[in-house]
Amino acid sequence: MYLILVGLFLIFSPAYAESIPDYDKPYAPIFTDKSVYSWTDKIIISVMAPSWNSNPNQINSIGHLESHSIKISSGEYSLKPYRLTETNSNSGIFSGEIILTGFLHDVDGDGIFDTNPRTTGNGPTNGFLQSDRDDSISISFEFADGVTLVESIPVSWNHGTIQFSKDTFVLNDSIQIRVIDSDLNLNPEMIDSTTIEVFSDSDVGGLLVNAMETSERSGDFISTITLSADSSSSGNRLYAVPGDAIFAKYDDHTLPKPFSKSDNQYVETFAKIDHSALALDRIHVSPVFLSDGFGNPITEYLANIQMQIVGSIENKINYDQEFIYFFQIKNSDGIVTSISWIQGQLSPNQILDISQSWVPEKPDSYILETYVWNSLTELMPMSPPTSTIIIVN
Ligand SMILES: [Ca+2]
Ligand SMILES: [Ca+2]
Ligand SMILES: [Ca+2]
Ligand SMILES: [Ca+2]
Repeated sequence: MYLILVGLFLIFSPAYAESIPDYDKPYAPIFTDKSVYSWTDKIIISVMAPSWNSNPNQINSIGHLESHSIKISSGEYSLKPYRLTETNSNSGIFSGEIILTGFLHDVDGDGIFDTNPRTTGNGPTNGFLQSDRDDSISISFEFADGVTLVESIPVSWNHGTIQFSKDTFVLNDSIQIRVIDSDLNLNPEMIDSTTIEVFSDSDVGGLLVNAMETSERSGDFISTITLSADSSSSGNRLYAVPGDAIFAKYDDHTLPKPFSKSDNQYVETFAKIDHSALALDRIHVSPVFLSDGFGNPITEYLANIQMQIVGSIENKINYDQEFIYFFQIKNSDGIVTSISWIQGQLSPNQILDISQSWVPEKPDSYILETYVWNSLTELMPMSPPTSTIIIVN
């Protein structure tokens, strides 16, 4: 029994010598968790090296020995030796991480540097490495005597993007604004923040709001604002009225080539603020009646005598509204004999009397139709049309 156990040990333990890979075949034992990094991200590294699992009952390490070291380097800086540790006692996979620290740079244009560049650490998770805007991080491992495996991954700055959560909002919506720029993930182990400018047609001064990173390494920043048509802009509340466009922009100070490192560029987006009331309910039209020149209602209508068509419209919402009140009169053959319109603006809840003169050419049975639209170009109905029969003797 004892001899058999010894025999098994002898078969399995020399793995160190037997599992050297075939270098003529594609072989990439060094892995990173992303294929490209931003300048201040974290790089999680794993190396498949079963031959370095020298004890199946113990967590082993690689890279810390001068003779078979791991070196992690950017263009100008490097960490060596850097130790990686086995993911469990018998995995043969060794892992660790480093944090890129970038270079001295002001990412928000306030004149103050926002980075803390440093190169220090010996693994497996305490490494910091300075990196440039367009850099390449190489990880090399002297895997066996005279045999070094290398993996390189690029580092670059990115164009940021900004967007509203919808194209159109109403006043009581909660509005999300999202900036995606992984260059602003300045600390991959903490939630970072950035500043967004928001403004509206009615308040071009607007607000500066804070956007928080959605997780430690996301580079994805969200701010939530509300709107008010009654109070001035303050905190995360923006003054805007229906019909406004609202805007959000941020200033990207981390632009990829061909921009220079000191360039900056605004990235901007917009959304529309619509009325919360249905369009058709925004203006109320009273039935029309006919009057004489003094405004007294008349009940008998005669050809060739001037009359006044009298109506009124009421703004049913709390905001100024443009309107066009359109009259159309058709004779009994369905032919339009008169068209006129009144164009204007209603202040909040205003009731406006409208009067238009009309001289019927001949006795007939006429139909008077009214329409209320927001504008002659858009022709969005603001009220249901009306139709009245007028018999002229
Ligand atoms: Ca082990
Ligand atoms: Ca700054
Ligand atoms: Ca972060
Ligand atoms: Ca950027």
